[in-house]
Amino acid sequence: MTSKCKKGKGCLEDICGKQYSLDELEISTFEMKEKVEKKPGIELKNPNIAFDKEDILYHLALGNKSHDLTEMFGDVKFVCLGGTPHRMERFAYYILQEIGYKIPPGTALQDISTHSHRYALFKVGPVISVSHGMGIPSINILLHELIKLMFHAGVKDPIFFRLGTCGGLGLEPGTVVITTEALNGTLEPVHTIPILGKKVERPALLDKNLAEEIINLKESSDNFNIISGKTVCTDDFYEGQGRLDGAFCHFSEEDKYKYLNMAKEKGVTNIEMESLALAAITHHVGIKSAVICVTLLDRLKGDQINQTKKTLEEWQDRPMVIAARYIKKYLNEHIEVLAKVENKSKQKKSFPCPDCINIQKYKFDVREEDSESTSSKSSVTYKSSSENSTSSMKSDIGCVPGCSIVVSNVDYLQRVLDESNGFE
Ligand code: R2B
Ligand code: URA
Repeated sequence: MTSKCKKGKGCLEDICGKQYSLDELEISTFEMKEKVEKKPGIELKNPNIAFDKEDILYHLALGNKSHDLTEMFGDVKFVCLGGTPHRMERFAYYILQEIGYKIPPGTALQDISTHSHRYALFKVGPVISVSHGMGIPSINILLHELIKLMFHAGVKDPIFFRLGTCGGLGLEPGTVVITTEALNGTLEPVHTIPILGKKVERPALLDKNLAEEIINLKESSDNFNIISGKTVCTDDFYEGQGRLDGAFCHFSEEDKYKYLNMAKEKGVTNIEMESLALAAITHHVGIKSAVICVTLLDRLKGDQINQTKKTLEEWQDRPMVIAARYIKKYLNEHIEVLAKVENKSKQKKSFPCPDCINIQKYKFDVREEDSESTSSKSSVTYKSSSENSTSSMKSDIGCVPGCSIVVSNVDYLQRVLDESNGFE
């Protein structure tokens, strides 16, 4: 990820336009701004919900009157949903590391929905990581509230990912499957919900381009396969998925394989329990979404999941790795990062940009403070004056005033200042 140098790395004003990587910047926090024009935002298809009317997101323990949802969530771009609180907390820390987001030392990520005791929700910069529980009813409730959250926060075009597990059909366990189409148990891409005594049918459509972009993120060094295919979504893990090992079973092994083989012939690669609702609901409100699942077993070989805990954990990280790749790529291409350097004395690796210093209308008097200072000594005092202000600052590692950047190498700073001959 790169950031424009703004009056030196980490500064907030756009002056020289140089690019530096976030790793180099060692920033402590950053803000993100979409570079591209935003498309029209989420339109809730509900006249009963409005900004100025109280709306309690009960299962998230949030509300538009009790919380400043724009302040808290206005910068969200990705909403990543997965089954368990534990897994989604793991994902939150993983994405934190992957996008170079920093939280103050000694602090931890907070489950923002902890008081609901229902779902666990973490926020890392532009990414929400939230648990959805098991099955369509659970993800349904969550999706209603997440979509309303996006609406109240003013988020225009979020992307939703489900990162989960599934059973595969004729695939090596541990394979990552990107869903092209979500099907119900009768193999139709339709989500049926009884509403006011009537069956309402909604098309369960996922964003085809997004699925394709994700599959293209496959890397030759990956030690697992990534494929795409149709996903059957059921309301039950046992009978609904044709398992013979439930508390009861009223079909034969032959019936089971007939159904699974027929599904496979129609392009079904995997079976899980939430994709249908995710596809139908996000499509209904015009949000892009994708489903990335890892297969825990081959259903054409058995029903029981008998891998070790370690193997299961390793496999469950795979959808997260792929989602993180997408997120990083997206942020790189679409987001301008405004670095904010908060604790100057802790910044070691950043160097001022000579161009910026040239632009500055400051006069510098740089000298080393310590008589024992060596080339690697990092303590300098500098004075500066501008047309309307004069300041004298001592900094552990110093640069220009207003340029929040810091240097750890006095020699380097001196050289830069010497080379930039003649500040006024
Ligand atoms: C995958 O795994 C869960 C069942 O074990 C369910 O949430 C799903 O879709
Ligand atoms: N999750 C499911 O829903 N089915 C499986 O077979 C495995 C995980």
